[in-house]
Amino acid sequence: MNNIFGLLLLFMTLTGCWATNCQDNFLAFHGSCYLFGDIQLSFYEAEHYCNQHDAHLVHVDDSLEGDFLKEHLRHLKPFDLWWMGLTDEIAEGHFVWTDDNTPAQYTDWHASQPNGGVEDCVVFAAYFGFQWGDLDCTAKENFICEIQSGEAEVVG
Ligand SMILES: [Ca+2]
Ligand SMILES: [Ca+2]
Repeated sequence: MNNIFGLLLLFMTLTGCWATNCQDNFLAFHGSCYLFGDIQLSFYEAEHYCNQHDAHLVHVDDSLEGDFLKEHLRHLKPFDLWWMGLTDEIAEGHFVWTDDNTPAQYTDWHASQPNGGVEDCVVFAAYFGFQWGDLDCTAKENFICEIQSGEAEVVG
């Protein structure tokens, strides 16, 4: 089932089924553009890096978007950690997105997470099958930027 989903995503990406016009190095999916940052930055450095590209750290809206990202990470870099734009640094246990300051509706935590303490920022973790885990915000990790639908130029 996962393989079929992956192939379908690959097909739709290659054929430009979602005709979003993205900048160079950004990948289009369902009206958003994604940059997979293959350098290691802290959470806030990564958010700043995304901001400089008119983006934010990725805001995962639903399982469709989450599954697309997980599938892509499995093929791209099966061993790493990737920041998303979710943090509870302001109020412990209250996770909000960096792009619009809204609390997380959809989540995909690994069963052992979040385990809190000084870990206030959220990653896709390869060792959790790319389910989510909280991590020390100062850790240097890869990251995913997103330009959301509406901000991106949609063709057709
Ligand atoms: Ca999104
Ligand atoms: Ca954790």
